[in-house]
Amino acid sequence: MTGLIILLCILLIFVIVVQIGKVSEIAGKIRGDQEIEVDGNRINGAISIIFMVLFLVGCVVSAIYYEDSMLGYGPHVAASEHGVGLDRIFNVTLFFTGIVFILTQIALFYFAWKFQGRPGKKAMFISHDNKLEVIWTIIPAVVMTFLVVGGLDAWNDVMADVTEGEDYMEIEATGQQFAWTIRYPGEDGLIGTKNYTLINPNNPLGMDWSDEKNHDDMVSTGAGEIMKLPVNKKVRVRITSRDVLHNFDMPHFRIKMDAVPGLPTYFVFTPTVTTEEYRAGLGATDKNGDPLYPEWWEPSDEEDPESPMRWEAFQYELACAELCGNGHYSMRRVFEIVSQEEFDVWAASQQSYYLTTIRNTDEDPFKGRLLDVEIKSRGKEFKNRLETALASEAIEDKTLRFDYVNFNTGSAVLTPDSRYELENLVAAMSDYPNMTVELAGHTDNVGGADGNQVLSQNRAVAVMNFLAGKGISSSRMTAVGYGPSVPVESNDTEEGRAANRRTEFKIINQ
Ligand SMILES: [Cu+2]
Repeated sequence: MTGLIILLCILLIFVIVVQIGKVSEIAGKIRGDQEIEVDGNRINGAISIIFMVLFLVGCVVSAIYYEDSMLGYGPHVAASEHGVGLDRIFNVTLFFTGIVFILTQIALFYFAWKFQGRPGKKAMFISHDNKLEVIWTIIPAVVMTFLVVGGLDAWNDVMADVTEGEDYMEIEATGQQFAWTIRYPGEDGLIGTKNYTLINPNNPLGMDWSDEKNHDDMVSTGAGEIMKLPVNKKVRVRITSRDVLHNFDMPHFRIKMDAVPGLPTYFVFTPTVTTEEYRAGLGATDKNGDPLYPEWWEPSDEEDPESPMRWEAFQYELACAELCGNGHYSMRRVFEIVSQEEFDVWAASQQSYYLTTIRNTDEDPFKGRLLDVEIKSRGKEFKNRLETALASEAIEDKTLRFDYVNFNTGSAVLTPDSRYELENLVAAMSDYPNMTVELAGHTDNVGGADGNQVLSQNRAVAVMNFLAGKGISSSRMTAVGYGPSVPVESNDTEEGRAANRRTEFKIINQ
């Protein structure tokens, strides 16, 4: 119904316009064409001046009105090192082009009014004027040189790559329809190699698992996952694409770079404002306590008046600034800029994609072999457990299980990989020279009680011999075989029996 009324209105307006045209045509015939033309020129000239005034006032008023919403103004300071320079060159350019814009608009409409057609007036033609040519060549040339040199300077600053030996961290962003996959290098600080031919559902980036640099890499595909970066640390983003052209856009940091299939691009930036600091800027108040930017003092969720204020809920975002398809909008990712300490804690809690998803599957070229990264992470885990045990007052916390010490079936011969965990204990015994331990062997209840007793004793002794071989004094340790007498689980299930077959050490003195 509304549509029909709008259509009728348009039709009516059209009819009216046609009728007015007809009326003025008839009036022209009555009064004479020339008089009509002079009248028309006068009206058009006046309209030009009115339009010019409204247009220029509109430009200025809207710029002032929306100032706080524009990047580089109000609360939207550049949150990166290079962003400050970029904003400066933008403002310098705006200043000069703004002057030219206003002057040319005034000249355009003023001339249209001033030199409107009047009876007896003729246009003057200037075929050539050296002075004029010189003036309007030199002025733009000087201004352009100034802008181009300043712009080039800013460009070189923005696009500078990292140099050898510089302290920076590298991450990778891969665009695809419709998500950004973010990869962090893990503890080694190096991003592993990848190859598109290796892409499969388990390996969305085509990472080459035979490259050990890939083993600790963290891969985040979930759009809801918040990524973190440390403040004041140079970050190099390696930007790639899996399918079509995307664009890596982080407006608050003044970053915008195409993600091109088959051609890695990069962007180097140093975040200088933490998320918390940026929020504080948006929620700033004047000395009377009134918000400087009231539009940020509204509930972040329109439906829920109790939700945090918009400034409190603010997040830096990564968008795709290329119209890459109909799900383009959903490529949004959130990045938080935090202190180095907070970042370290977060990074340590992230899991390696290889270890969680690929390790010991058929795709793993290292299946069945212990990796350096695992030895390291087990070492860290051992240290944490030991420190907890040492700090605890409770006697039951003083007993720790060796999770990775194993024996050949039915014998007291240590498997080769057992040495890594035992070496962790060797290191701990040197770190804590007063520590004495009891090494305890336990079995399940399968087989004869006597046999189990002897086996557990032999296994405890095997562990003790290993430690002694590494230079730990035998006065600091005892070896005890408990056989099946101290089960931790029921011996009725396979899992329970597996849990009961174990080697432990108990801290006697520390
Ligand atoms: Cu895209």
